[in-house]
Amino acid sequence: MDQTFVMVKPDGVARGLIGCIIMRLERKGLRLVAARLEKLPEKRVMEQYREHLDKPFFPSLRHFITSGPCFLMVWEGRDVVPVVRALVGLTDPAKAAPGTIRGDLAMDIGRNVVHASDTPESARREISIHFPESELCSYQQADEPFLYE
Ligand code: IDP
Ligand code: MG
Repeated sequence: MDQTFVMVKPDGVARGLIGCIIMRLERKGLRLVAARLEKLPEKRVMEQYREHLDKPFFPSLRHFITSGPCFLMVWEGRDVVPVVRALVGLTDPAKAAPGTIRGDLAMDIGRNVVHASDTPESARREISIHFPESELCSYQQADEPFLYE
């Protein structure tokens, strides 16, 4: 099964949206294999967002991501990376479609509630930044025969 890294950002945690976001991913049929509530050290924020280090918004992004706890997760499922990106919606919540997490739950590109890996390669990289192998749980879901043909 494919894996992806998903993170409820400090705005989502402060607004009490962790449960709502987990519920949406669980209901889809995805499997949670790791989770941790944590205030991220700057070093791991720089690693996670390395492609954005030179962007004008990076200083405010770094400041915001380290301003409070994040809820870090690894989710598993078939084609989970594009599936979760579709559930999350476009980066700018004003443009994100209704029904998506950002479309339904956020207003501003700098407060868009959730991060999700954009490719399988970045998913592998981001998972390894935040989770040692030993924290990834392997288990069966009872509904698996009804999720996949
Ligand atoms: P993504 O989160 O949808 O993958 P990216 O382009 O990878 O979007 O940007 C990472 C994060 O940086 C966004 O989720 C958002 O919080 C922030 N960001 C991106 N572009 C802007 C911007 O133009 N202004 C402010 N923040 C931005
Ligand atoms: Mg991105």
